[in-house]
Amino acid sequence: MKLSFRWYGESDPIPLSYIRQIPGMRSVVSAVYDVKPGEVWPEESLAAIRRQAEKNGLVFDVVESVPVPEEIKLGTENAAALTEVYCENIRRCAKYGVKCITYNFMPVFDWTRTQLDKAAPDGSTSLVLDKTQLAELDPLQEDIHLPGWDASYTQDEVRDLLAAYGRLGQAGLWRNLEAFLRRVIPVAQDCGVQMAIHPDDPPYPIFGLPRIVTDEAALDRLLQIVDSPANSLCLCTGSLGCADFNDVPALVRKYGKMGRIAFLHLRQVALLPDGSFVESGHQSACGRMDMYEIVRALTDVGFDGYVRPDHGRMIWDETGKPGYGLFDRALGAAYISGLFEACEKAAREA
Ligand SMILES: [Mn+2]
Repeated sequence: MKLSFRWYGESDPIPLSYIRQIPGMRSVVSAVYDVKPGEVWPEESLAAIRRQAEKNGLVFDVVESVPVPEEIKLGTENAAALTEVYCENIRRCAKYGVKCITYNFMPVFDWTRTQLDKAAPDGSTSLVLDKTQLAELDPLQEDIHLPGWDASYTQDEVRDLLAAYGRLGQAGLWRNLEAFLRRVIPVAQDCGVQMAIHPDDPPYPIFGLPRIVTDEAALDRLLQIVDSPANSLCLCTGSLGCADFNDVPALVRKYGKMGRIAFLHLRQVALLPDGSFVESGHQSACGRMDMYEIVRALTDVGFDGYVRPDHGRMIWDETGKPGYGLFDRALGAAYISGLFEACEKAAREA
């Protein structure tokens, strides 16, 4: 297991000099953030991230993410040309030492939450998705601004995109993902990069937008489109685990055994009876997922990919990017390292 930590570059309030002090920390997960989706990343920007990581005793070998432009997901006439740009970005990342690139195929919005600072009884705050709050929102009828949504879209643009994806539907989105993978995966394979798709978060349709990377059947289908380790998963336990139809430890065991997990986001969620969920502390006791079973499944197959703690709570009065504070993610990293140490030792002694 290669322990990693997400870093948002120079604007991240958490410096690499802090990240390196987390015990066992190895890799920086970052990206070029000042270039729009669909444009080529300057080599100098990649070189700068690598330089900064190395200066701090860390390795820059995971990119999260190279965003997939909406036009590729929608399959417009520009999709093929934009896919060539995407391939060029893979080659450039590889040139600067990147071994794993995470991306997702979610229409319009990445993760969806209704509140970013929901207070728990212990005074910590975290991200939540409240089904009642969500049901009251209708982006076709009103101006809504959910936290975390891309503010670069106007409300009219959002409505147009929702309509376009409504016409495309799940079958169309699968078709476009398939075309994307068939072009991109051979390029990644040639330059020694594993593409790691992040599941949809949450793994069900929101506002009528199709969502396709959601469950075991979908993951099976996806991996078969191009049957190569270069076409792998970024298995996010929190994204898959916020729906009760996903048995996350079983999924980790299955895809770990197949050698198709390149990267894991390890975090916990607590599910509420109505399907709402709260992002909680990493430990098994804090939510629905047995983290020990997840790590056992990985060590049983000798997993050697990348792992990072995912969204943490805000604790100890820390302020900053919701989900991406230092303290709770560092606790998560230490907990994950402890589980791996125990499971690896037990496996050696068995
Ligand atoms: Mn994730």
